[in-house]
Amino acid sequence: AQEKGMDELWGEQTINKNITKNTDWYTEAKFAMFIHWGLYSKMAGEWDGQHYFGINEWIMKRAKINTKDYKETAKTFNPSQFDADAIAQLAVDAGMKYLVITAKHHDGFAMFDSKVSDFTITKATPYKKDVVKALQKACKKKGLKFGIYYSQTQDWFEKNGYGNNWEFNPDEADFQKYLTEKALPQIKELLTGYGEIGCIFFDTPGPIREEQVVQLKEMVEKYQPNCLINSRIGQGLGDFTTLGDNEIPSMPLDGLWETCDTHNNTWAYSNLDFNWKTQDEIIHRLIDVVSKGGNYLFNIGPKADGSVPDVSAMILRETGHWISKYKEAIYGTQPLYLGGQTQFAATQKGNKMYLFVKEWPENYTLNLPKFENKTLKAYFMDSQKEVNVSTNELSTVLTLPLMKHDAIASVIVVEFEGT
Ligand code: FHN
Repeated sequence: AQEKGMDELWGEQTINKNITKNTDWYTEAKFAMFIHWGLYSKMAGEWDGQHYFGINEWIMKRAKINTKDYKETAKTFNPSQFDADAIAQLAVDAGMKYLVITAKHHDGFAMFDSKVSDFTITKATPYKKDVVKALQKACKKKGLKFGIYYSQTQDWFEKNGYGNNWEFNPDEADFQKYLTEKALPQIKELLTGYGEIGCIFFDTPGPIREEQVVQLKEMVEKYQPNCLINSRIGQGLGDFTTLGDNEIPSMPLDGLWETCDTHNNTWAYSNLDFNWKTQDEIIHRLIDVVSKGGNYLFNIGPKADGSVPDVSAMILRETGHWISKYKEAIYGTQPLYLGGQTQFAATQKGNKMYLFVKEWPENYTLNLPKFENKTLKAYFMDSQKEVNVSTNELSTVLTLPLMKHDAIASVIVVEFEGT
């Protein structure tokens, strides 16, 4: 359904590695909530009696909905069940440390009170309230860093924005005009009226020119010098890499980076998709990302009424329950690469290695590389029950009990002499 391959839309993935901004909170965070929520949530995979399986936030483009009809849907967008505190609390319960909300997605609809457009939740809907503001306040209250998603290139509502070729003629589009009159002023509004913005998630840089990327970057840094910018700003000018959607690298990566992942197969809510990742899958993917040095930005798609789908929320709470037992092994850790196997993965902090055993070895023995520092002891993190650790010429050998210790992933702490 999409005309361009995502690789072409994502553009340059490199980043500026000489960051002078404060990055500590970002490297410590590891797990975060992404929220795709907008008018498209109302369509929920259906338009004009047709079903659109797959990513629902693209329904305007996929169903070639004209701007007039699309705007009409705003008249009945009334998310009476939206509760910013409850969503922020869900993020906290899930063990997440920051939250990124779609302030404006490709459909051009602002979920905040923008003065430079009428196509906003405050002016075009009966709800009239600024949900970005509500979430920002809720995050502040709950100690979460706050981030915004802003689609800087694609704006299907504007004839000068990029991407709407079913209603407008792309050859007549003046992209710089759109940038100057809508994108930059809206980004300024977000940077100046919503407290501290920890990070900004730009998307699909596509054909944007370098001087335009510089304009965006300068705008962000003028108002929020410490705001971290993702690589999808384009032209290698971001501070952290956002990998491809749902992509986990096979090896650790340099610099700051993030995997963004969907809970099912769409970012925005769809009535047609119940393919939820289980708590085990989410935890295994989190471990995979963190052991390679990245952050895991996990998406939820609230419904049009503002509520989070029950199953999605329940799975996230269970995920958080597991994480709460093993916090020390996750937050603020460094990656530790033990080869490309899927059976286990590790992180490290100080003189400790945290080993996540996802699949129990058939012979109850784990052969790890031989480490330079002497091992002092090994034990299961939750019960403190000792695990036998020995070294031979080639390996560090852990002898495990017969039974799995934790059904999702058993966490073993190995302590070393020195760091
Ligand atoms: O086109 C968007 C998509 O709808 C979604 O927002 C994702 C999230 O990373 N970004 C784009 C595709 O990569």
